[in-house]
Amino acid sequence: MSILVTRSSMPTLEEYTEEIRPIFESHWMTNMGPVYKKFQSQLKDYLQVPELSLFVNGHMALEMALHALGLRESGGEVITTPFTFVSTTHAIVRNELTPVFCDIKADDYTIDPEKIEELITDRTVAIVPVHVYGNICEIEKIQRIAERYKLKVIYDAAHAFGVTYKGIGVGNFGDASIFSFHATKVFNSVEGGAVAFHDRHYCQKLHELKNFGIQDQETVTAVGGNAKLDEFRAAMGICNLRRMDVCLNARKRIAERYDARLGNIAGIKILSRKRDIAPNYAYYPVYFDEAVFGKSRDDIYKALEKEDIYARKYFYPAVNELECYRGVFGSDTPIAHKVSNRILTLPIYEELAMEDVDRICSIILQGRKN
Ligand code: T4K
Repeated sequence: MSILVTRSSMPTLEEYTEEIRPIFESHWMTNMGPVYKKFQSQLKDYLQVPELSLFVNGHMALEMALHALGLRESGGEVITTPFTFVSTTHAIVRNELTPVFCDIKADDYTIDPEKIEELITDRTVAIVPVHVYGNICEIEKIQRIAERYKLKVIYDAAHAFGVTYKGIGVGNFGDASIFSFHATKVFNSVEGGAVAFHDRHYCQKLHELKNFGIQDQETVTAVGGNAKLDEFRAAMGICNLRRMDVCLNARKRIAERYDARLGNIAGIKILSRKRDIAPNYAYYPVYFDEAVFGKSRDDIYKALEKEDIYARKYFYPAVNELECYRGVFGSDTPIAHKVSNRILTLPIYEELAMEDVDRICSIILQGRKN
């Protein structure tokens, strides 16, 4: 059987059937019903955040979070990272804002706070950093810059479900954070997402935006869209939330095995785990320095593919090098470019067998220089 970069965690069919039974009894399938409310409340506790609004996916959560903060009307500039999934930039551009790409740090691939200030102009309205691979951005430094220049900060925490920083749920930082519960994520509700935030006023605005701007049956106050999470997905989320400990433990064991096999090899860089961060093992990125290791990222990608193993080049090309953005917005981000050309995310998921992890490592290490 092929080994793919991930494989969705799922409950048993019986468990899911039990969870959706009330939907079949009530015929209430969407529009913020009882299962949605139960899921929302459980997630709020799990993520340790003051407020949470659920969405049909992480992308719409980000797009509408930017809108709800009033940024769309500004038509301003938003400083962000090019080393991310394209959704981050699309959400900015679809709000008629201009992305300004800031380079990343070479150690954890998050936005480099030392390079943010030089990109600020009188049109800058916000910063959208990404906790890429679940690595937490330099929150304190970013916050200080935001306060100095009166900018909003919206974290793309799509990869950081359940991660804590200094014991605090990652959704507590900035003006808002968005999560993704896509099937490929460490936690899923099939498709799904959320915005976490502090300000209660923001609740109503997000609610309106995801539900056509409807206040009540006769009042529509905003030009909203439709980005509601339905009851069946909420039920899947409730089932998967019960399994989070099992899922995280399995991923942790796999990550530790990769660490042991790949951690001390010249020319290979794995993620260094920071003391203040409780990780979620969402991705296992490996950086290949061809000059030292003797093989490039693309060589390894192909060698694995030959054995029916499909690692992924998350995130290649960098967003500012994608066809729809190349040459449109500035792209002086050499570190993002370099990392994007050298990084490979290895398979990691709950059911991945340890023998397969060993086989993946052996294929990687075959024929290296040292
Ligand atoms: N911000 C960031 C930083 C993000 O990474 C993402 C999404 C978002 C925002 C937006 O959040 P969402 O709107 O998606 O909630 C995937 C995902 O579609 C996407 O959610 C994710 N990031 C991105 C990094 O990866 P693809 O095109 O690589 O997925 P795909 O279909 O190739 O699947 C990858 C592997 O996952 C498959 O080889 C097997 C496994 N898989 C996939 C599906 C669809 C399953 O096991 N079950 C499944 O149902 O984009």
